[in-house]
Amino acid sequence: MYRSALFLAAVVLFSGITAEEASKNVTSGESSKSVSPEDDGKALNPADVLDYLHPYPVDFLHKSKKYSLFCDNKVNYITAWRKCMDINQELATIESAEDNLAFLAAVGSYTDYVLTSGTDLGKEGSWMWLVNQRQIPGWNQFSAWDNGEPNNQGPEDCLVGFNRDGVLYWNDIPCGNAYCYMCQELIL
Ligand SMILES: [Ca+2]
Ligand SMILES: [Ca+2]
Repeated sequence: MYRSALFLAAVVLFSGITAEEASKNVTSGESSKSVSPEDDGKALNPADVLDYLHPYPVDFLHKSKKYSLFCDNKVNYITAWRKCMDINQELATIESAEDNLAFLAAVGSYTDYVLTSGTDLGKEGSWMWLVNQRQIPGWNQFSAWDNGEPNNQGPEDCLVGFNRDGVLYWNDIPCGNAYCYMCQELIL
């Protein structure tokens, strides 16, 4: 008798956990569903549309990207953006774990900050890659912020990558500060 009651309690407990897990899954599934304007009455975010049109880290017509580190002259964010354009490249984006590793490889043994095109200059806390308008995190939810970052101390509206112990982390820094910068070339 005692054993069957224990068994029943175990079944109830188990099914209770299962139901809770199931309801969690349903909730997260609903929250991750893309929201159409009809759903909540809000205007569609253009960045969401771009994410839909270009769902991959390397733009649709390109097979890969090549990062190049520029450290001869340390410059601020806007100058870095222009300097990459001057050589028909663009200030870097890091849109996947693969990109993050490739960026780290291009950084090499350099450990100070390296500018990317990531910014929340347009709207505090709303991060995007300047060169393609895609959100951070984007289609695959990838980001590599260091612990406690972005913290907007300053304020800080520009995204740098840096090598710490062989891992590439991100930080937000003041856009007027001068750093090395990373350009990227999209390859057909
Ligand atoms: Ca900021
Ligand atoms: Ca910061």
